[in-house]
Amino acid sequence: MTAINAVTDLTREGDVAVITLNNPPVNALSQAMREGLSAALAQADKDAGAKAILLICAGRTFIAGADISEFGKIQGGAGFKEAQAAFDAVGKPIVAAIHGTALGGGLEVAMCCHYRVATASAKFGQPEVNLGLIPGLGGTQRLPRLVGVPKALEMVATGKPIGAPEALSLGLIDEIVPGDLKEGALAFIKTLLASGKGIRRTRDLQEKVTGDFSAVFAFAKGQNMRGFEAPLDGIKAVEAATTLPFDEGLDLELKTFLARMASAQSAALRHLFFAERKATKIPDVPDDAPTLEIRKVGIVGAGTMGGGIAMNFANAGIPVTILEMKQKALDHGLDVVKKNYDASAAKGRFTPEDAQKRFGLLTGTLKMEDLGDCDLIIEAVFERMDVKKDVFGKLDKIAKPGAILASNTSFLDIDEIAGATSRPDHVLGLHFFSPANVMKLLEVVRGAKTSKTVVATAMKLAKTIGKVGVLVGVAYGFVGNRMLAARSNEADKMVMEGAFPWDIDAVMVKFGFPMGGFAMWDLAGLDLGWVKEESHGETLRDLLNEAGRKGQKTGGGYYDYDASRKATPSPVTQKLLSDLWAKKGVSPRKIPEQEILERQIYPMINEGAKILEEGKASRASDIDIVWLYGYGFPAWRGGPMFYADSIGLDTVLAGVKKYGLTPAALLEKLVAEKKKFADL
Ligand code: 3H9
Repeated sequence: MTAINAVTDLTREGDVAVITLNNPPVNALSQAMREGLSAALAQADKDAGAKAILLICAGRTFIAGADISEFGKIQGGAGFKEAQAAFDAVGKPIVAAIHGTALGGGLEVAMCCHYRVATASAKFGQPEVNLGLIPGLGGTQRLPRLVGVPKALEMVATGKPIGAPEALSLGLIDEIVPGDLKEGALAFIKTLLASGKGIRRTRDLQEKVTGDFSAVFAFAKGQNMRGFEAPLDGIKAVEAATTLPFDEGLDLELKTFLARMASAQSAALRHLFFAERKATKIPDVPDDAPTLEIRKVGIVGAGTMGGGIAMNFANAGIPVTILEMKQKALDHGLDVVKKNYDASAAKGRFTPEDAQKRFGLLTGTLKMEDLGDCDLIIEAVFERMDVKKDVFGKLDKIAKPGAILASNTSFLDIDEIAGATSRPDHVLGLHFFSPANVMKLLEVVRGAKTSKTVVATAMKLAKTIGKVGVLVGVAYGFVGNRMLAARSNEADKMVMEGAFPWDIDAVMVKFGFPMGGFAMWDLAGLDLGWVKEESHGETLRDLLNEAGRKGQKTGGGYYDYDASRKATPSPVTQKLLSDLWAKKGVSPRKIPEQEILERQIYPMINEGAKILEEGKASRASDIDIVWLYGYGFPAWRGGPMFYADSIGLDTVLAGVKKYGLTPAALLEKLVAEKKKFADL
């Protein structure tokens, strides 16, 4: 065996030269890998005893892409063209053997090979778009030559991977190897050599990129990219595969890739990639901390939230018992869940049998004692402290020793709730976001006494049920809702200065949010947390609630809604607000878009800084993840704290002061020290 470099080995097995790449954890295609690979190819080519070359990876996966941590550091695409040229210079068949994921640069390397075999579970994709990039190692030119233009466009523009059976049917791979990958690949090579087929460079395959694709490209370009720049650039590069000679297509691709790598959007999306992974790491809880087994879950409350939460566990194969007070409410809750599953099955997300199996994991009960054997019980009842404390006191008595008790409260003090039990070390908040079976965020709220084992268990559990868990501290509204409240307060102030709710929402949508704050209220219900007895008709929300306009569920709130739930500015709201202005002596002024934007984003950032200052989030990037997955903050802006860094904290501080908010001490400190949130 020859070690070409630290990550590349070259061996010979019979008449096959075997190149093995080994760069744990995911064999990212670093500069060292590109260099090692090029050198190994040249050496194997010279080896007269080798009739073919096998490229295979050690560890858990084939190459999962370029090494993202190198981006922004490497200049000018160093080694990208050379790596491809190294493949083209080889005069004997090269076969890639793929397991795990061949993503981005990984799939591109595989496509530089002449043939590809894979395990049945392997996945293939060009996910660069998720990082604000396009493929840079020939993906946009080789993929359409193998799978055809429409599929290549889809893969490059959406980043969604495909499985081995589909890859085989499209011609991306040549064989699925049922048993040992290396043995299967060597057998494939034996047959290949015997057939005399020899070299088959992807660059020479022309059949799938000829014809008139103008309608396909026009359609692809017309898709709504929601502010993301990379998909269109990817589409244009795939188009070049059909109009330019191969090498010119490669040049265009590399030029675009490098421009995208230098773009603000890519920097933001790369930040989020690492932020999401960092969020799983808790400063004082080691990665290998012991965790508790969660084999059965209990849920208190079969309302919208309880039902949605239950679905997460059933989807992960964990049985759930749902408790309600009245049979009617229980039946209704379970019926909603059943309908959700049936709707998903109808959309083809899973088979009807699978839907039935998942629903079958849910059991309803009216007796709290039935939750006695659960490892975790999540309370999702009415948002009032006295109610929560009562429930927790009772749960504590029936739950088995060692069971975790969690509250899905959005705002309330977990420590106070934990105080109602004899096991505060086993109490925490698990704050799901509505709709709970869809939204990816889970705020894991650590109480003063929550044990490290319980924290580690919750973080692991988040992953098991497909959520992104972010650890937060006890504070009114935790991280997400606390910042949202700061934004909503300012929005309400602007409404009382002359802005209509839809004026403010429009600015948020233009910024990149899927919907504005007022539309969000309509979705959640304007009566959420609104107390009739305390309403004095002093705010627009009071007036709307008093008029029975409680949001989408009543057909109208801030907006009017048609049967398909399409929102339009409401003349009723307009009238209520105009009357309120008159009553309060307000001379409404038109607030400029820029002012609306600043008064919506700066309060959030300022509140985020206070949260950091108080240690209620471990790092600024955790806050970005909360806003990405909980509230639809535009990913290509990197989250509120990254965005703040990108526009300059001095600008934010000046804005905070200008609009009369109290600046966070941390914000002032960072500005004085000329630092960013990223430096913390
Ligand atoms: C590209 O290829 C451009 C090319 O076209 C042109 C140039 C050649 N780089 O996610 P996990 C780390 S763009 C560096 O927890 P999983 C990750 O940070 C790239 N590091 O595991 C983590 O580190 P840590 C296109 C990477 O099993 C550890 O590996 N490719 C990279 O849940 C484990 O990761 C992509 O976009 C990387 N490329 O999921 C694929 N990938 O332990 C990106 C991972 O210190 N990667 N790490 O926190 C993924 O989608 C998932 O990581 C994968 C594994 C599915 C592979």
